[in-house]
Amino acid sequence: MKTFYSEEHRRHFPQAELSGGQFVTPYERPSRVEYVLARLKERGLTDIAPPGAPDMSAVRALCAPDYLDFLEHAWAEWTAAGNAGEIIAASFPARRMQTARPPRCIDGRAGYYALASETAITGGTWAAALSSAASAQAAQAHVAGGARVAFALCRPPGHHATADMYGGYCFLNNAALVAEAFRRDGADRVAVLDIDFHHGNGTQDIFYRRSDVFFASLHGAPEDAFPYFLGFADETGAGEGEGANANFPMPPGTGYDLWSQALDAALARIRDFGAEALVVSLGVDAYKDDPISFFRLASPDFLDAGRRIGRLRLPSVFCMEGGYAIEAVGINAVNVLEGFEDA
Ligand code: OKP
Ligand code: ZN
Repeated sequence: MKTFYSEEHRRHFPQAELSGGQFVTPYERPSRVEYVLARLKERGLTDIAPPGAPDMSAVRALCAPDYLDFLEHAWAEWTAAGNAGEIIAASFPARRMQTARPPRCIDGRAGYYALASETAITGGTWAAALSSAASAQAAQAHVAGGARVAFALCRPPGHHATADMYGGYCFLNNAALVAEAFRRDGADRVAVLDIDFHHGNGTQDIFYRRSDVFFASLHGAPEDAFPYFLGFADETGAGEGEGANANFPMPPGTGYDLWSQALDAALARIRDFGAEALVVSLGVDAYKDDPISFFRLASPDFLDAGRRIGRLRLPSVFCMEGGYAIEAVGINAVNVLEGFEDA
């Protein structure tokens, strides 16, 4: 299995994450990918290449133009406005406020385009987000070119990002870019399977009204877990997309018994849907020792999950998402990949 990875991710390394009323070192930090790289090498998966430049036309096709303009210029505007720290949104268009009028000033715009305040933007964030998208695009191109599978070692992650919002450590939705690229390259039906602990609200939102891309997500129930406001089981798609969205929210303490049943149910839905290509949002924060999550998967469970996914026998792209028990992130992510290849 080939891995696509860009060192540009290092340009996104905020000092601050607002967590528990304090600023902490962000959970989503550059060293996460170092552990994945180390594990890939340890397991002999040494075919690792940098992606080319991002396909900007595909990024522009996915996202709102004003949102991309914000991401590209936010840092320059923020510093020009005399701000000394990182960009952290603090004011949001909440219930009964207007969402059709992006403010002019940068702190207002940050809140307008953010879905949460834990995610800071810095001078290198845009470049890093683009490099992450480029890895996803390169992995898809590799599979479209005939490989059965590829791994996009994306950082920052993407599944919380919508076409016009960032947050949950995400800026550009890498998995959605891959799904759209599979469609463009001729797959009539594509499935996105999101096994990150957190609900992939961004991916769901992007495809919610579409019948050509099926989205399934296994995650901590929104009553108890970020992103709190989406990911309920009764979200089944809308309009043309009715029936093409499947959420599997699960309670605190969920272990592999329940989780693997949900996985099998999601895989059955993907099979029934008739997907011709698969995108996996590969977060490994369902791990028992993850510091911000509440499932109880053990490392061998990820190997088994990879095997089950592999039995779909679909051309597949894995996009790295979350996982914050840093030293286990490599083992768990690569276990999924090795299970997949085993199947
Ligand atoms: C991103 B991904 C920690 C709260 C964390 C944001 C979580 C983002 C997860 N005190 N809230 O899906 O792994
Ligand atoms: Zn997550």
